[in-house]
Amino acid sequence: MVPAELWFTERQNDNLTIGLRINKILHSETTEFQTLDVVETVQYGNLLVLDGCVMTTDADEFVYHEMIAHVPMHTHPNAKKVLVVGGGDGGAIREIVKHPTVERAVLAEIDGRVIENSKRFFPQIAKGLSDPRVEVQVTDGIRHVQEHRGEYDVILVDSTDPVGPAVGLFARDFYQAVYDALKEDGLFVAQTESPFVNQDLIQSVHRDIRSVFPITELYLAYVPTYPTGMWSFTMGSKRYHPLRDRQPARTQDTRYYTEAVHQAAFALPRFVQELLKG
Ligand code: SPD
Repeated sequence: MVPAELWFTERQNDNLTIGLRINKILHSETTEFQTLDVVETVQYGNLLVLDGCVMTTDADEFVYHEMIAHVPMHTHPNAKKVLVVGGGDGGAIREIVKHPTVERAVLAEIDGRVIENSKRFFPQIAKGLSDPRVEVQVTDGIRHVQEHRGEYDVILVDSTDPVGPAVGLFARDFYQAVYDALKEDGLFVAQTESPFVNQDLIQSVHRDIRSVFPITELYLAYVPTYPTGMWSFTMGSKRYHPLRDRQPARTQDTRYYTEAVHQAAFALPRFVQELLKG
């Protein structure tokens, strides 16, 4: 008998899917906020899926987590207090605590089950959560930001896609609250989806962040398991510019991030530049 093939398919829109062959389903549940699945893939190791969308895999998580964390952390000259909104798998926190300037890193994740399952199935990603400087709060990140004014040097918005619990993280009111939660020279970065398939979203997010922050810059990285692979992040900053104020690398413990990659990530293809003019 021919063994059956099991596949995970993310339906990215009506016309596009990504598929990964899987060895087995490790875990499935419906949390208070979303469906949560962990599967073992043949190509990329364990895969975390929320509401049917790829969140992270063992094999390519380093690209996303290093780029969402080290670009802002190497733009701010002395980030001591850092907040991650979302990011319950712990990958962004793992990268943040590589910076010796950090005294306190707060994780505000709405869904405690993401944290628990990441510790169980992705120990290499979640390991930063046990750093003594880290405080894990299972809470609504929007409320946390609204309730902490002028406190943070750097804020990362490591959200899911703009559906379900993350919708409010892609709104102008939220960016204003992030601005207010930052110190006078603070800066933030949000994951902002793919320039190939999320063009309207990128335009509106860029416009909204630009209307709040004096410095707004988009940069790119290449994440094989995300829709189209080309992924964007947008920085809003009160004072420091990610290219003019870039700091020398503070850690060699990276696989994607280097000083040259930091610089190059802001070199945008013409179609992305055009997008941002809109
Ligand atoms: N479509 C994928 C978007 C996922 C962005 N967040 C991933 C969380 C990893 N820490």
